[in-house]
Amino acid sequence: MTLIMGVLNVTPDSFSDGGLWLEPDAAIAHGLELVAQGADLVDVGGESTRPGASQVEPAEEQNRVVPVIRELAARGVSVSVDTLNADTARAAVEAGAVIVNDVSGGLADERMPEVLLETGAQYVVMHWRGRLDAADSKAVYRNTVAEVRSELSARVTDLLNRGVDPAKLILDPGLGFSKNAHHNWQVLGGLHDIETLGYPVLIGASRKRFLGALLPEGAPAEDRDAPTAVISALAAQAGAWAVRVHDVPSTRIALDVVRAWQAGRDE
Ligand code: PMM
Repeated sequence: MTLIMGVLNVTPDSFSDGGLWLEPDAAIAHGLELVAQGADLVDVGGESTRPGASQVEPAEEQNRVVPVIRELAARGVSVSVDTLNADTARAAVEAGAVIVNDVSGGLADERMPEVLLETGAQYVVMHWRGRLDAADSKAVYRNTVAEVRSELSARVTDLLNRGVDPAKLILDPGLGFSKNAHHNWQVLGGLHDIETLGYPVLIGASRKRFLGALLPEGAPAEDRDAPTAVISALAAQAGAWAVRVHDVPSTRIALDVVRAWQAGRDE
């Protein structure tokens, strides 16, 4: 059954929850709340990836995430760390994280494979064409799904050449990263093609701008939780390994519906 990765951004500037969980105690409490609500994993990040967000020094990033990861892991939570930086990834795994979630798929820091080899952590390879700019200048495709698939495949080949264990890899098509709304829907519609690469697939649609386009203008970010939950259900139906979401309860019930539906079909 599809897993739920709950988002815990320990940042002042993430677009939908920036600043809410910057204090370690508040972040830890929210991480535990996500698990109580039904999250299987908690994804802890200390640097916002939104366009124009300031880049964080690795030392500051580690100050934000390591205490939170250490405490959550000590309490039995399966933690992933959302980072582009190999030093932060290493510190996070030493503190108990089991997955490194790298939105650059190893392109931002070429030392990432060493950390994976040293620590044996699982690794989320996301489709990435560089840091986001306001103009979305890299969001240009002739065949979106085929290009995302082949660029992910190239990342996998590079990682395997550097000795990374294929059993540790998870792929993510990177919704919203150098992709406009149209591209995002194409990727979702073509999810099966990404899955044919043979790796577990993670989907991060939660509260993203392309969902806002379905809602009345000016609707708050939380209003995107309903469309997010529907995507969680459809992604589960399409065989996704996990969905990365801010609001766990709405996705929990969506996935429970999928499970009940599938059980009814299989009877
Ligand atoms: N999206 C964001 C951050 N990290 N990680 C993965 N693997 N996939 C994503 O789609 C993804 C990610 C941006 O969203 P946020 O600012 O709400 O965390």
